Amino acid sequence: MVEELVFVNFWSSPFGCRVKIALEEKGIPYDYKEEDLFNKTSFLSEINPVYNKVPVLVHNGKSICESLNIIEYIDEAWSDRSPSFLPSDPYQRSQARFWADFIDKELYEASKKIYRCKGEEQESGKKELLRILKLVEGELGNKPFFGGDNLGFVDISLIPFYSRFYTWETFGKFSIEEECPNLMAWAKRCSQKESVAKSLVDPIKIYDFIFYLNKYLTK
Ligand SMILES: N[C@@H](CCC(=O)N[C@@H](CS)C(=O)NCC(=O)O)C(=O)O
Repeated sequence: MVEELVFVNFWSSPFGCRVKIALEEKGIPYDYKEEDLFNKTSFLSEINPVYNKVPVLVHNGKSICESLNIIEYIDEAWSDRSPSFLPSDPYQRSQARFWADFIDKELYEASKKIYRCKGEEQESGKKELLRILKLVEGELGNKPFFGGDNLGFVDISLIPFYSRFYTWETFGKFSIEEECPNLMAWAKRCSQKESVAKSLVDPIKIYDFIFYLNKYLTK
């Protein structure tokens, strides 16, 4: 049977970027479909009726939603292709899931406060974001990647946000390099990987986009 794989995304999505990295890491061929989030198609509500969000992966006509769930699906459906994103040891696997979930629940929300808010609220978002980044940096420890010697589930979950560091730093007036030097070294290490380099979105494009959204759309 000829495999049919369609990756539906919006260019700036850090969640979509995770899926692209996972597909590229395993060298899985796919078709790409850009969804305009400002003018959503009925196709999106067909393939993700619950959330109506991207990314969605459509594999032989069946859709898989939510980026972390998609990465696990890719890992399992193409388990014959290396690398494996999740460790085989159940405890290590639970830890990887824990940190990916932490990144999902905490990081994105705190970061939004930096560019959407001003004054005290922005300041508290900044403090919160740095607290989160330092916790994550502690988990990395002295390993080259969260996954050990190779890019793993947590690396793939976090690295798309590297494209947003410039936006956070510019709006929040702080330096991640100064605050979290090991995490910054990790991000640079990840971006040397071909799968990551070809998936990360240009930080300036992200900044311009968020600046535009703030100014015209999210009042
Ligand atoms: N938890 C979801 C988050 C997906 C998400 O928030 N996608 C955004 C783009 S970055 C979206 O589709 N937004 C459209 C909307 O909220 O209507 C995941 O991990 O896939």
